[in-house]
Amino acid sequence: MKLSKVQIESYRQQGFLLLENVVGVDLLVELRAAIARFVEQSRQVAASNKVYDLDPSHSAALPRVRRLKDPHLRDEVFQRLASSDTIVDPVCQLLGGTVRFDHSKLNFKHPHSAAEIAWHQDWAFYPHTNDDILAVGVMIEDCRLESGPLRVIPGSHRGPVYDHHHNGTFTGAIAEGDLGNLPDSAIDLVAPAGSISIHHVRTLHASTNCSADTTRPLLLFSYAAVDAFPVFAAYDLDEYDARILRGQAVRQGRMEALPIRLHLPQKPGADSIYDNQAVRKNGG
Ligand SMILES: O=C(O)CCC(=O)C(=O)O
Repeated sequence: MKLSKVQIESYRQQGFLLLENVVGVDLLVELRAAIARFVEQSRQVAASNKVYDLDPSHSAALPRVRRLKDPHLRDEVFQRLASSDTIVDPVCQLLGGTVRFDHSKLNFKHPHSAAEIAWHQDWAFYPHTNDDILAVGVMIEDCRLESGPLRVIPGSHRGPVYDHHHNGTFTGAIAEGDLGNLPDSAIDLVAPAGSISIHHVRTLHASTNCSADTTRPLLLFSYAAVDAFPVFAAYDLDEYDARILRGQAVRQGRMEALPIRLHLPQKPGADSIYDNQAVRKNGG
């Protein structure tokens, strides 16, 4: 699928796009089946691990997966979608002609359980030499206001990079007070199953809990321009280059004068956004 000039300009100005009914029904059925298999397998798992981030209420009887980590490594259908023209074509247009797949995750919100995501900017988690980086959210089910949709603040990708620390440790959450009345202008990205959202790496975003009776799964894929090199990260070069979906490997990055913050120190072993952000909420 190809974005129009108007859509590209809107992304440049607003820092996000919502595209309805992009992923077809057959693929949605396959994705749901894969997700159901992982949820079923989570019954055998008692604590969060490399694959699952589990809600504290998770049990074999009532599985409560908050996140399936790196779904593109777990089932071919996620990999296929992440590298499909359906997704990568518009991403390529927005990133200026090259695309490197960065990472994926599948976030669940279960009815009435705590899976709130506090305001944050992805840029605070992974600063790069330039900000031609974005995340695509695939709505696996219809996403309504009560599902706890992704919320974005239009134009915030051109504003400051906020402090995501609490008491000197990186929590991945901005203190509400730091944002003033910005959250009043938030847009809720509600759309039918198969729709996708795209948000810029510096766009402020968050989501509330799910007050619906059905679970909200949101599949997220992140992509970067090939010449956006990560700051403070080391990769295996072959693996890094193998993730290029559009364009050629380059050895010279594009450095832009952008504000960045250090995403360190982090609590050792803390890889759950839910637990890390809760530190700020609970004042730990
Ligand atoms: O699942 C959501 O609603 C938002 C997720 C998010 O922003 C993240 O995982 O960084």
